[in-house]
Amino acid sequence: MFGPGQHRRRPSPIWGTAIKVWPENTDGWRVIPRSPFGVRRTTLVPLAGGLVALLLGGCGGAGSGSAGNTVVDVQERDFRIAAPERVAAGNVTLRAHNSGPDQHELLVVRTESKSLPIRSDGFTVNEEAVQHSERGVLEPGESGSTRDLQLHLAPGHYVLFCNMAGHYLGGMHTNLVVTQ
Ligand SMILES: [Cu+2]
Repeated sequence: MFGPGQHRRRPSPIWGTAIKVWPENTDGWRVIPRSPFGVRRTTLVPLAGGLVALLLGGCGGAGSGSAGNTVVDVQERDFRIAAPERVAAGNVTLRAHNSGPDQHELLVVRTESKSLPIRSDGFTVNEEAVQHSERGVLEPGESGSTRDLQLHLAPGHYVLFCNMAGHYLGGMHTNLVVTQ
């Protein structure tokens, strides 16, 4: 009836708007016309490929994101970090919520030691000394913010900490064991 790429414009005394038809043999969107009540009913219809992706992406329970990714909630506040003690190796999203009242950052270091070296200032972890084993950083985030840090973690022992002046020593660190 209509060739590929063609639109049909059909004035109607009731609907008074156009019907736009995407070629049916390609991925695309079908636009349904304005209703008789003047409310635009624009229905987006993902065709086969998109629909399958939506279905696959929609499964998974609490604690898991899309296939192969584990979401871990990390709660930060003055001066504490609460997070699960264990997570399975692989793609991990650390979802950091800052309950404030200060800004907090989040650093992830892989180390067998439970304590990290302190700088000569006496207030902060010596990041240069642990740089080679650092796996990720979220810069200081505002109170009330939620931010994601995406990592690929191998099995081992990790320390999550905040390195704003005095925060590590104040208690903002926790251990995370990544299992096979
Ligand atoms: Cu902090």
